[in-house]
Amino acid sequence: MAFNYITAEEAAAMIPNGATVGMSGFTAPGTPKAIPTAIAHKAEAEHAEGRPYKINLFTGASSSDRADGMLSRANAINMRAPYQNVPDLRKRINSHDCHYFDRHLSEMAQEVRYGFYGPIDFAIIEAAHITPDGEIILGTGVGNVPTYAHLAKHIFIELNEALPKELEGMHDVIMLQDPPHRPAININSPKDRIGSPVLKVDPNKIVGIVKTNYLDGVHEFTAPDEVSKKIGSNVVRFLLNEYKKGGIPKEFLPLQSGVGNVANAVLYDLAESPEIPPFMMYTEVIQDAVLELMRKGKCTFASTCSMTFADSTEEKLFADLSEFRDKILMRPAELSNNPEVIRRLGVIAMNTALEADIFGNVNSTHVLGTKMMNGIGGSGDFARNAYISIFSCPSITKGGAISNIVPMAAHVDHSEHSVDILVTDQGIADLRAKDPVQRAHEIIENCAHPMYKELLYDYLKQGKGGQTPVSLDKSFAFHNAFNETGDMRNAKF
Ligand code: 0RQ
Repeated sequence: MAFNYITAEEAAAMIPNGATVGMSGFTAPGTPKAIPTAIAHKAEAEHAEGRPYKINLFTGASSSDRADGMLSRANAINMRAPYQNVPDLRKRINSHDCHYFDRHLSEMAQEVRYGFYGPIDFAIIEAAHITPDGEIILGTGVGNVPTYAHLAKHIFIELNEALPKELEGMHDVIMLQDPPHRPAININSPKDRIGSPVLKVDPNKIVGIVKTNYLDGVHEFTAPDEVSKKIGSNVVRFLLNEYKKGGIPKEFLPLQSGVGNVANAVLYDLAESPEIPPFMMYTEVIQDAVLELMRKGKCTFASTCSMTFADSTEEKLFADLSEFRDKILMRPAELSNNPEVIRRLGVIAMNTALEADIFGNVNSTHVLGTKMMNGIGGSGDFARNAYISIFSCPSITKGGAISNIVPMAAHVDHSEHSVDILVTDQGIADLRAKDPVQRAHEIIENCAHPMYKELLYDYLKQGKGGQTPVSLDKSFAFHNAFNETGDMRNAKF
């Protein structure tokens, strides 16, 4: 079939106010780059004429400044799911200009298929290549694109000439069957493939192809600071001890790690730990550090939803993919984050907290209980189903005005039941097989900053009995002290 090549502006002109758009990608990789920006410009023009214009935007995870950033500055997003991490969108969400539904990433596709979010009008798909009968080689991130492409009434393709066709074979594309007709997912090792290397779409739904030529725009990570390095080395110390005492099988287990400096620090430290054998990853995002680990033979395979590499790394990788083509597999989010598979493989999950309380509940999303930061992302998919679930955070933030260990988490994303190990720059708290009071002592002693230990013990002493001795009238004394005085150290018990 001969396709219609159009401009991004022509594509945006076809997307009306109120449309629901599903985009490919997971983090910046795989996210369309030209049409979202053109939609933002269209919204600005419409608003200048006094006309309403907003779209509902669904992705696989966060996107990029070209999408979420441009669209939120233009106030062009009505409803957004399942995850974001862009400062300008954060502002729109916290001021209710944008209705954000923060969802476990593994669940989004199935819920869209069941109609929980209404119909999908348009899918915008970034492609490295497309054949006349609609077979697409995807880019560096997959997300929920099989579902959006299947359900959308109309499809736009962004054919990105910066993406090499040699990406073919690095994807495992499938749309799972829905309950009650879903068979067991036949992944018994991160290497097992169950889908197709290409995404097949109905060519009759493709209304236009926009040519682009952009890398994904991911910035290079800064070198980890001292606190991140300490957290990283504590996580590795835990893994090493656990491995030596037989808590982790001798073959080791697949790792999941979140994004950011701590995740990078952990991976670099693992590379330097000769006692830890080569391992695989079953994760949602891989960063630059994973390529280093692969070069050293430390990471032998990674199943992921996206390759979130800095542009400079991406450029080198695209110049010669041969070293990594058989070591990385990119899958849709409902598979990369699938609870059934995570539990079967025994994934060790490593995620980040904003704050944790002394009983082991973790807040990953809401600053001081109210302001949305990013969202739960895939952390819940992995933490709840992990073989061992590790959460880490600094012991203090903002020069000590905030303790990341608090009497009670002001919002709970991961309850005490999904948190096995808590790590800060101060040390490691092993919460397994401990009752709430034992956990409180373990966390205060090993994870709280010395400047907050006494206050936390004071709080614990206030408890009025019961298995979990919370003191309801004092639970948020740290948060109240910060809101009233700018410093949690002013909490009184
Ligand atoms: O503020 O930006 O003003 O300096 O929050 O804090 O320590 O830089 O944390 O960037 O590693 O993000 C949990 C948000 C951590 C992230 C979270 C302030 C702090 C700073 C950021 P500034 P850090 P990170 C994989 C899995 C959920 C999703 C997930 C996240 C800013 O890891 O979104 O895990 N996780 N997905 O000063 C008030 C506190 C604070 C605080 C930190 N207790 N109170 N402010 N800050 N702690 C990825 C995907 O799912 C795709």
